[in-house]
Amino acid sequence: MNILLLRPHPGNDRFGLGPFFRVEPLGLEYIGAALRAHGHTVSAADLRFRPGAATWVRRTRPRLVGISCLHALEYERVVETAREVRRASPDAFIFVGGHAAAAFPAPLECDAVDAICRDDGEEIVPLVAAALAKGGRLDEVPGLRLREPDGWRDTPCLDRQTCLDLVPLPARDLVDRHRSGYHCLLFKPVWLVETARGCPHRCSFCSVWQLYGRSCRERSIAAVVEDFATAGDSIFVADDLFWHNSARSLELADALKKRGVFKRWILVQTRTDLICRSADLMAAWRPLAKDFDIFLGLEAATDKGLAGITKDSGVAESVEAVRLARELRYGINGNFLIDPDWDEDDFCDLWDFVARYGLQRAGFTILTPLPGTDFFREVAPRIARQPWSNFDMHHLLWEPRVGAPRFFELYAETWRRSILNTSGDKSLVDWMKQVRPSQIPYIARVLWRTQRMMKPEAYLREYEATRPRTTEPLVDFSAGACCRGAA
Ligand code: B12
Repeated sequence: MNILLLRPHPGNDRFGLGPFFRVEPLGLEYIGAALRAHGHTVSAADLRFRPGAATWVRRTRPRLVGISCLHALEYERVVETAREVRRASPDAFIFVGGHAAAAFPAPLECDAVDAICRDDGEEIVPLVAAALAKGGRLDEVPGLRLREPDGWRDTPCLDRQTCLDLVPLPARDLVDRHRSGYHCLLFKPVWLVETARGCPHRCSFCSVWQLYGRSCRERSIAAVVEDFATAGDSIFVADDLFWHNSARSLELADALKKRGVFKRWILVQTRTDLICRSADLMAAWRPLAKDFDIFLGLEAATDKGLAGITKDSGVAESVEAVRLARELRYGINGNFLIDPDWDEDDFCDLWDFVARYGLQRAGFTILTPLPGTDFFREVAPRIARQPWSNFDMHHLLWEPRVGAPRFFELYAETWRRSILNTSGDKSLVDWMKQVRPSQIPYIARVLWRTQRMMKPEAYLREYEATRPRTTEPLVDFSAGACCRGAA
């Protein structure tokens, strides 16, 4: 069967660090590999590059079109993409999947979509293809939310979580033509690699553990080593919580060294408390790359703030993790959450913390109830209907305690304290010195766009343009459930 997999353009990324990160659609590459193993002919298109969906549909004449929806902020764009596909090919079966689709499918339930995947795709997409090929019944395929004549309904869940070794390596060739367009921070091109999936912790703002029921799955050491060895020089590790299983992580570091893997740059995401108890592990991994960055969810500058989001670790761990990582020559990037309910003192506490511990490489996002979390279920009935693209963690979804104009002054001031402020500690010239001459236009463009985040009037204009025009609530909770996690 001809199958087309699409990664839509996420739409509005005028705010946030979107411009600094554009990575390959790894989930689609794994699904592509699974489909090929079943004998299908697969094409994949990353719609952040030309041409658009309709051209791809005409070119590949697919019977099945899979569209990925990773982030809640993409719901509208995914639906638009599905409509474009429907117009170009009225008979194709249109199937949407990915984190946001599985965690909260309701916004995708429309005529342009035939089914939504409520779980990982490696097993389910080949089952859908097989059912379509045989003219069989889709209601016997597990893990779906299916559009039927009388409405949307769920098929039974998969009886177990998909083993990550089912598909050992992604079909990277599907999008390799865009490789030079994939980048992170100063590194270009970049490869996205997954060694494990899931997280056992329970931070209230995160939808990952809730979708996967706090489980953690790992790929085999052999598969990960092969993937690292055959990927390029700059690696973004997609794992939700790197170094979680210390014995396996040590084994992996040893196996990579034995294979002679050494990269220009690696970025991983992990927790502060894990770093505090993993000095040996960190020392074992550090020689694997010239530059090795860690993305830390720092989240708050006070224990009270961390407790409020169920971080289950304290500020002492944040400080110690940063110290330890720096001692081992890791670069520290991080993120803090800004609560719309903050007053001026809360902003001052954060600024002091950032200055005291030299955390100017951190980013700052607005605490956002992401669909798929209990936090969302709790507050969504009180949030007015507005574009899903506002769920990018840089928009206010409701009126903040200090009022929107003052909030944005304080928020922009917070960003001004980061290294992204080219009028601050790190000038445009300092940035340029860090990159090859050929990268100067790219980095200049990205930094130019990012300066918007230091301008309160830019946020206010955006707020006025996108804020709710109605008091109608955002969602109807009678629709949409997910297979795992909170269930
Ligand atoms: C890599 C990543 C990014 C990359 C972009 C990825 C891309 N390709 O474009 C970057 C760094 C840019 C990014 C940015 C952001 N991200 Co992000 N990101 C991730 C991360 C860590 C990994 C995704 C991944 O590649 N996993 C590995 C692959 C193999 O798995 P997968 O994509 O899940 O694919 C599988 C299934 O989902 C499914 N599937 C996927 N596609 C399809 C399609 C079909 C048809 C089917 C059937 C199935 C299917 O099958 C695949 C194989 O099993 C996830 C965490 C997560 N666990 O999902 C967060 C995550 C998706 N991001 C999140 C968030 C919040 C953001 C930001 C808003 C953060 C911020 N601070 O600004 C921004 C938004 C940027 C923007 N404006 O677009 C949240 C989304 C929550 C939500 N409900 O919306 C997540 C879940 C993280 C979290 N802890 O909460 N992100």
